[in-house]
Amino acid sequence: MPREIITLQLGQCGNQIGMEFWKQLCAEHGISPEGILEEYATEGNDRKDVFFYQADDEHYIPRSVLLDLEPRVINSILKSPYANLYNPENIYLSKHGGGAGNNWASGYSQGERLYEEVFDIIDREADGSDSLEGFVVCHSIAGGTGSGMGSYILEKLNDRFPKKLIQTYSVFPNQEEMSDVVVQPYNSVLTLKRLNQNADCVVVLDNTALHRIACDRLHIENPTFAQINQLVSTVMSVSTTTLRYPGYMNNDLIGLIAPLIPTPRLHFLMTGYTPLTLTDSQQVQSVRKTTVLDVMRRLLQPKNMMVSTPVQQRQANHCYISILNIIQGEVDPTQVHKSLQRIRERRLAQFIPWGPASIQVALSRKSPYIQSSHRVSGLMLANHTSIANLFERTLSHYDKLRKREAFMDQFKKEDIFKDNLDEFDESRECLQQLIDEYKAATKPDYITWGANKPTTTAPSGAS
Ligand SMILES: Nc1nc2c(ncn2[C@@H]2O[C@H](COP(=O)(O)OP(=O)(O)OP(=O)(O)O)[C@@H](O)[C@H]2O)c(=O)[nH]1
Ligand SMILES: [Mg+2]
Repeated sequence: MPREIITLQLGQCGNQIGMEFWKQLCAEHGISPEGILEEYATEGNDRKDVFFYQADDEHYIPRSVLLDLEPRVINSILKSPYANLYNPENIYLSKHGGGAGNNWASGYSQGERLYEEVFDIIDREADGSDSLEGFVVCHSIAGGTGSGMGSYILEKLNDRFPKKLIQTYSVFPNQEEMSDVVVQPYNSVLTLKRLNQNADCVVVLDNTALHRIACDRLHIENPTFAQINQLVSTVMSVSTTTLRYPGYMNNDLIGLIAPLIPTPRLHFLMTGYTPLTLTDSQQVQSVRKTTVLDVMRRLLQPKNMMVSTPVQQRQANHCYISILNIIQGEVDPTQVHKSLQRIRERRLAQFIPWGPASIQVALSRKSPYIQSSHRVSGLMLANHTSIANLFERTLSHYDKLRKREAFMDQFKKEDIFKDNLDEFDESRECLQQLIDEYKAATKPDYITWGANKPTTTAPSGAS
């Protein structure tokens, strides 16, 4: 029985990374841009129905909903070779087309107003699956639509589908570049409250780190979003590979998430991938020898992490809460065992002191239709307490703006801030608590710290 997953793509970023994800999935499963199964795609031991369903004429349609408050990105998808892939009823563009102007509050209010229309689509999609496992939300936390409307939708998904898992791929803004979006820190903090309270699992995609990886590791001078999104789509497709090419473990979302998230609130995951290549580039010369040990060792190197946080600095005893390595390629299981032993002997990974934790490995099949120049490749999904550094940086940017009451007027125009700014204060408090909890998780007495704290929403399916 498939456990279906519905993808919601919100705003510019959400739709752009969503688009890359579906391109990759189509290629892996031998589905043409029009949704037709290619003649060569005869292997048939993959599971397409988790992410696609079939129309009456058998062509494949993504279980995906595309939402934006401005038409540009969705229109470009509709002009691409993939225009006919999506169910046109699942594409929602707001009538006025003006976007949310990088304003979380505007996105949130518009989400409220469009609730009926948007949830008609989502409900129909949910009714169309036999055994829906959950939702995957793609968005950025820094603009207006993906962050604000995304926040509203996360709250409502939780209300309406309390038993379903909610996973997000959340893009964090590049904090090194001067951004034209000055209110990014406001938008981020307000969105993080919902990611904290209404999502079961957040895969953090940090534009700062993705940018650095594209520059340093792939030697691209000024990486474009298209190039960065290739990294993102690799993460998204590999992290769903055990669902699409099931083996005897990790073949549903809860099976993937539960071991990674032992305590409900600490559900923000980092990722790493090796070896990195871009399909359209001249990177062929960088082919290296890849063994399971090489791959697993590289995955533990901070420079391969797609989150900009100094994992290496062992400061404040930051440590891993959990690690799952999804390894693909020609792998002999005994090599896995040996590699794990080697990593343990050399103490290459520091784990939490309050519970058993180790590197878990999922050996995954992969698409027979895509050739790779590497024998072995790996994706790491890691729950590491140093993610708190990223949140602290966000909070300090937020505090600076907030102290000056900068750009408050555009927020006060919307209902949620009309009477007071409590929502800001609550969101800040919520993020501070999360930071505190990650820090507490570095200490042996974390378990009792957890017991004394009021619990917020527990993950729906994870218990
Ligand atoms: N990685 C990546 N980041 C993106 C992409 N597009 C936008 N971003 C980032 O997303 C943030 C801006 O959010 P957008 O997605 O453009 O905004 P939106 O959700 O469409 O909201 P409004 O346009 O304000 O209504 C900035 O931090 C951008 O750097 C993309 O294709 N890939
Ligand atoms: Mg936009």
